[in-house]
Amino acid sequence: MPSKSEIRNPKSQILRLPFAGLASALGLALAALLLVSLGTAYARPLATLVTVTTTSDSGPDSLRDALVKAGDGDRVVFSLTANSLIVAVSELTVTTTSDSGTGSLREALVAASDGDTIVFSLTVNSIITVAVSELTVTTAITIDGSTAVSLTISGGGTTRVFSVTAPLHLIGLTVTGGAAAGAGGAGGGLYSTSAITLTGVTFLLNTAVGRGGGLYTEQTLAATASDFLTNTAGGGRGGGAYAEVGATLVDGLFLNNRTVGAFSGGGLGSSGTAVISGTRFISNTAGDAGGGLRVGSASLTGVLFFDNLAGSSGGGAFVSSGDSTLTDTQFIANRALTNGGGVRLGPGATVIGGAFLSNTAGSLGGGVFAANGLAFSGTVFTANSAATDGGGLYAVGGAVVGEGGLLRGNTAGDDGGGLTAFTGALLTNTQIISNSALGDGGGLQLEGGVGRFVNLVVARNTAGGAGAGLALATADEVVIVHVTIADAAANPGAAIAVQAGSVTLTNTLLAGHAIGIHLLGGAAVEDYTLYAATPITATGGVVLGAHSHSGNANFENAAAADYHLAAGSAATNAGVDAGIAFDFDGQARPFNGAFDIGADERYGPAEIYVYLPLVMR
Ligand SMILES: [Ca+2]
Ligand SMILES: [Ca+2]
Repeated sequence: MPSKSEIRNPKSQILRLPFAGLASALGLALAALLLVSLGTAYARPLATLVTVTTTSDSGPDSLRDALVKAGDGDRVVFSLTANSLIVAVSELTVTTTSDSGTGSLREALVAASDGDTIVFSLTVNSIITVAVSELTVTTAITIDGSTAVSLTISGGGTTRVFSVTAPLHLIGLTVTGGAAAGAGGAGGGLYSTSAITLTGVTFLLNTAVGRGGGLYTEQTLAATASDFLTNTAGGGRGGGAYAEVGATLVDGLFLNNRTVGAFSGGGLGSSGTAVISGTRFISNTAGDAGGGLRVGSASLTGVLFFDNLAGSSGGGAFVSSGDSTLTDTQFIANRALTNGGGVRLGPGATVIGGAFLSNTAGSLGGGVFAANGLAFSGTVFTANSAATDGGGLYAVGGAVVGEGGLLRGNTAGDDGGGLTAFTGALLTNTQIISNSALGDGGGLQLEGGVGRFVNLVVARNTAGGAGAGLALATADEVVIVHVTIADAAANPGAAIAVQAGSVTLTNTLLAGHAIGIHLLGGAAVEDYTLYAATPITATGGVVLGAHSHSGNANFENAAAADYHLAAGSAATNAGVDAGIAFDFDGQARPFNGAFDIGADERYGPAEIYVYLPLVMR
């Protein structure tokens, strides 16, 4: 005869099946041991504790879950904070795909109260077609489509699917074929005056004559693992979705959505803040700004913008007014007909890591147009192009503050192949390589504001106008310290063109250009410059220091854009202490007792070998 604990405990029952006799014996032995240890005179049941750890009405470790698990004599206990409240809600089950009547979704919505969940008892691939009129949601409920497999709710191309006036959580279903027409006509698949939460929901092929082709909410949108595919907004922002107050998106996809006419946000539109992670915006189109995304302010982490198109600025994204922080976010092959092929950013723009690759702008800023300056660190700008200025980056209204990073292979139809800074530039340890401008500044053009350039490698850039490497046209001061400007072959341009302002150069390595410093206006003072393979070191008017010299740069591998100093470089130990404690590798300066000229402080083993005897003396 089995003990009570065995009957009660499912695990014991499972164990008992193949080893019934053994388990029974063990169970009896265990019960006997307990009786002995407790010293009780009766067969007390072995109470199992079932712990509730959430106030959720359902799901793992909820009270509802515990009641299902618990057997006779078990104790349901609570591990919850003081004054916790568990609200019992009810489930309403949809049992038919009919648009109305008993068991229909429409009937369930009428019956539902705040906190209720609507579930579905339907076969795989069921489609509920909303034909009579849109479904209205007036209580704060959850519609959990994951209870059926591949559930679709369709507007049949004739009506909007959901009209919502209370907070709604949609789970695990597809909303398709919604059509919002008439005055306003926003939200083809779903229109809401309340906050919307989506989990694993797809909005597919919905249309609105107003805003929000797939979804429109006057409040916030919080979406996890939800996709907006091929939705269209005909008369307002947000081809895929529009969330007036703001949006929080995790692991989503916006694919092939669009706004028709002069409206922005092909994928997503909002006047508020978008906090987005791990989401992809692919092949969306906006008639106006922001092919993929148009928001007031943005915090993006690990987001991809690929192949989006904007009729005006911000091919991938347009951030209008608030702060934006872009972390490890990639913009690839987006296109803007005006400014910012990859992105157009407003004030307070910070870019951390990430990449801008092969974006194009019809006017300024192939990769980025920053309307109020920009701070970037470790960001890569590659193969972007601007029809006018700033192939990789164009910034106005504030300084470009860059740490590390790479601008490579960008092109400008006019000035600033790599970047144009209109209101100052402070760059440290940045590499500017193989960019080209038909006008001035193959690598960089500084149009205004203060410039400070430290440990830059500016290499193999070309310009049709002034300054293959740097074109300095600002009326302000520019300080250049430990900068290498080089080309592997004979570059017909000047490494630096000074067109205005006051430029001071210290520990500069200029190699492989027809002219080192070309003074076209303003003033330039240099010292501790190494001129390597530079036929004209500096044109008339440049104030030359006593410690500059010509010699062999001897880069590690200039043909492969490796501008580290190799053994025997005339730049080694030929510089002065200019207050820079590190080189572009992050290695401490000076090494071997003296500062090297250019961006690199040489730490090579061959150098150690050569100088070791000197150190030892
Ligand atoms: Ca040194
Ligand atoms: Ca180094």
